[in-house]
Amino acid sequence: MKSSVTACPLDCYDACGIIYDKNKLKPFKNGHTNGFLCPHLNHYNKFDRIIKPRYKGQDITMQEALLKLKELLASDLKSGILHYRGSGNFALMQEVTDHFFAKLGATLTNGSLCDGAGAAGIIAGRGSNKNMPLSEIEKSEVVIFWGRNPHTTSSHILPLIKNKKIIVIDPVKTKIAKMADLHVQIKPHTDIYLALLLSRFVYINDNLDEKFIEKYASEFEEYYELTQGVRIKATLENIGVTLGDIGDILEYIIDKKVAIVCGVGMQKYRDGADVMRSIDAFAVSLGLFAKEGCGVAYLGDSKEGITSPFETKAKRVSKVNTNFDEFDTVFIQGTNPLAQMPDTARVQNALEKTANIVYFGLEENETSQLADLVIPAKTFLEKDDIRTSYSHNGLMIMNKQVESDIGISEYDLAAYLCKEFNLELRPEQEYLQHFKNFGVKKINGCFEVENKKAIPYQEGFDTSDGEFVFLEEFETQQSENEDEFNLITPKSHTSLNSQFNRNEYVYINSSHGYNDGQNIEITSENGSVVLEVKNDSRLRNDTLLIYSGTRGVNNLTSSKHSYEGKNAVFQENKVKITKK
Ligand SMILES: Nc1nc2c(c(=O)[nH]1)N[C@H]1C(S)=C(S)[C@@H](COP(=O)(O)OP(=O)(O)OC[C@H]3O[C@@H](n4cnc5c(=O)[nH]c(N)nc54)[C@H](O)[C@@H]3O)O[C@H]1N2
Ligand SMILES: Nc1nc2c(c(=O)[nH]1)N[C@H]1C(S)=C(S)[C@@H](COP(=O)(O)OP(=O)(O)OC[C@H]3O[C@@H](n4cnc5c(=O)[nH]c(N)nc54)[C@H](O)[C@@H]3O)O[C@H]1N2
Ligand code: SF4
Ligand SMILES: [Mo]
Repeated sequence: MKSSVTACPLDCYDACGIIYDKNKLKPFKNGHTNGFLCPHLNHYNKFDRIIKPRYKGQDITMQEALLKLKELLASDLKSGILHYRGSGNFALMQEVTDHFFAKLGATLTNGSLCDGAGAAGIIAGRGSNKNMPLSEIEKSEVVIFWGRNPHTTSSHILPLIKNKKIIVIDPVKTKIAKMADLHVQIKPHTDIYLALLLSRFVYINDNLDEKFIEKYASEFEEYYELTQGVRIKATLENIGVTLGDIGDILEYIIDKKVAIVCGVGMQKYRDGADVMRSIDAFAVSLGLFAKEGCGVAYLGDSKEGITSPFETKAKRVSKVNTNFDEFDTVFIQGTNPLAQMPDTARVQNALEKTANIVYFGLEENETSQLADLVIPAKTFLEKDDIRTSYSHNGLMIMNKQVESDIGISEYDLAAYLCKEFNLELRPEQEYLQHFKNFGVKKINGCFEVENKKAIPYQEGFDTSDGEFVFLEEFETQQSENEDEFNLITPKSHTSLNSQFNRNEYVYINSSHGYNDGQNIEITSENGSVVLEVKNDSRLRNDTLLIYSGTRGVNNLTSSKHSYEGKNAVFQENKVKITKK
């Protein structure tokens, strides 16, 4: 048996190191995992998984399932095959199926359900998306959590920020907001105004980092003019921020090491790229780049510093508004589109018209229920893999821990198909070694991606002239009608999107007079859902909250794309309460 060391495979900032010991999952004591895991991994063995393959509702053997799959893929025109893969397992070998499908001539996807808008904004400003890692956040004096909910989505940051000043910008009074030195309970989708005003006040108060600006952001004067387009009093009143808040934020951060730790919360909108870029510009005004303990952290590019050994050049369609019914066979891996894509009615309609749906995953959900052919996957304990993180620089080896008769690994599935279709595939260990070669052992014992810098942009930004590119215009938000709410759909503590224990409520401020336990119907221009009410004093009056993973939440969301970044816009639609 190999070393007992592995890592959590889930789509999560923390990418925790795990020790497998006598059937138990234990956290690494050292390193950022800090001796604790989270509810998902602490109860990993308790969750049901799919045991047997099935076709049209009948259990079949794995051998029969593979033959069936081969038959489906052989009988199609290759242009009629779509490979739709999500990141239910975030490890690097998961992409091996992309290699098979690309070589076969099938269609793959692009775009994002997650962080694409924010990433596009970062790239537009800085020329690349290089993240501030956890190890640098640890060195800061002040942390601003901007649209990030660390207690739920990235709890391993918490031990690192003890004794720091904390500022939270979030429409919800989250746990971190309750603990913070300052909580700005901003109206959803108005962060761009706050960011523009912060940059403006940095200038007015003479707090600009002149040296940095001169060298790396010489267009700041023009940007300042853009910020002057925001009417101060009316805007602040509308977005729920006071001049005092702005003064306090600046007082806390001037001349300090500041980490602005952003999540996906404030970019789930059509102009999400601009929101993120305006936050970056605020950091630029203070010269927060290229210095120890300073910077902007976001959901970084987990593949930064790594190249893929897989050949995945293919025709691609968007993940956001995919027309499944334009394909004869759709192979769905590591994702639950029927719950997690926007505009569920559209997705359902398209999938129902698709001739053959194959679901390759770990557990039953809306998508597996609709699929014709269901192929169970192996868990991360039953296969070799390796992963990176979108929050730290670690390269985490995931050694297989147990043998199991259930399921098939992504590599073995791809190897079977490549062999049957005469396509090239190298041995599994060669690919694993390819990824390992990007790692280097650091003095502290951590294995990290060698080319991922702790402090990026020390020689300027990655734009053509090394300078930051500021926004030149921005979209003015329409204010909602009296009977409309902003819908926010953040992550739940008990589920990982639609995996594990899914939430089932709609949360509302008690000022609206609904009773706990009462069912209400919520409607948007895309559809409606009936959910049980929970009164919640953490919310603003103008906001309804339904967690990601709640059944029906995406009946309400739109499958439009963000203007930049080809991202889903889960919080663009306003909603109404239509039936009590
Ligand atoms: N427990 C758990 N952990 C997870 C996940 C999970 O489902 N469950 N999912 C994983 C995945 S896929 C991802 S992408 C990450 C995401 O993790 P986070 O980046 O933390 O994302 P969210 O929870 O969607 O949103 C974060 C915060 O943004 C706030 N927010 C919403 N709208 C706005 C707004 O307009 N402005 C501002 N300023 N804030 C806003 C929400 O109230 C929430 O507190 O988490 C990962 N980790
Ligand atoms: N309303 C709303 N919708 C959202 C979001 C939101 O905040 N609000 N968040 C969006 C975001 S950020 C994301 S990232 C997406 C996530 O959406 P999805 O990618 O659909 O994520 P999950 O719902 O966690 O489904 C992951 C699936 O992966 C499968 N799986 C797990 N491990 C393995 C494995 O090793 N092999 C294989 N083959 N399968 C495996 C599981 O069975 C599970 O069905 O949802 C998006 N949808
Ligand atoms: S915090 Fe994230 S990476 Fe760590 S065990 Fe939980 S889901 Fe896995
Ligand atoms: Mo995500």
